[in-house]
Amino acid sequence: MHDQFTRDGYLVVPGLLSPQEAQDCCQRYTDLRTNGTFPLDHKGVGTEDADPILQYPRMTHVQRWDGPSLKQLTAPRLNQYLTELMGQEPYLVQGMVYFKPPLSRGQAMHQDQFYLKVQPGTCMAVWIALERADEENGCLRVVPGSHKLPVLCTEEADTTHSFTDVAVPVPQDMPSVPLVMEAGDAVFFAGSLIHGSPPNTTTDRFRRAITGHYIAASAQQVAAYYSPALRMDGTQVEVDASEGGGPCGVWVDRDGVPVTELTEEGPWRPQMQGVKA
Ligand SMILES: O=C(O)CCC(=O)C(=O)O
Repeated sequence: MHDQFTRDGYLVVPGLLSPQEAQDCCQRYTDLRTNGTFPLDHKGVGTEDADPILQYPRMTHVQRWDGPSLKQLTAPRLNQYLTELMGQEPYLVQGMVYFKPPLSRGQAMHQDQFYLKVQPGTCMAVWIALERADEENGCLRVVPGSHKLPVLCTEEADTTHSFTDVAVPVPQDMPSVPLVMEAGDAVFFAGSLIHGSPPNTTTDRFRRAITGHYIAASAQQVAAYYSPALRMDGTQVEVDASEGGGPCGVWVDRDGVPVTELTEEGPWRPQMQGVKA
């Protein structure tokens, strides 16, 4: 499994949760969502009155206020994969629940490390499908091998398709692939892997998922929004806040091949930095 992760930057694990566990989890989050609001609910940007996300905003930092979410995101079966793939102890820094109701927008292609700014090293994510995710309801798409790129300078996203307003440019010769997943399937992916999801084009199917973002125990800094970090036993650990800015990668043509070069002048978008992934 390590070889595939090293080559592609992600690893799909079918059946990390049983279909019943995924269904129970999906129902529980849907009940929570329809019965209340929570700290750090996130509706995204460019949201108009008819946007379905208004009824079903993402829940962010669920690990801070929901015991079952904390338990889920620090469970031994996740810890085992994370420890193996990261090569060391993981710390949980964010848990999020996506509802992605019918006809709602997706999330433009991005790199999580743009937001988390882990130093040294990078972050790691797990994304768990709570129901079937396919191309019609806007499954995750990833660019295999892109985890080896630096954090790229961002450009403005098309907010008619994305609830976030930053996107990374992806050259044509680096196509993204859809990750079609069944309820309970999970994907672990590295912090610089380019990923995102298109809109949910169905009129009758949600695409619910829970994600966790982690840093390695050796990390010394993470963007302030992600503190406190939690060990996998739930105890808090202090990690310093990382600074914004810094160089980012731009695509240049070298003998007809797109390659990245670092620039200090990249169009970082400070209003979004360190806020959410
Ligand atoms: O679920 C999605 O559509 C996007 C998820 C994502 O980009 C993330 O968890 O970092």
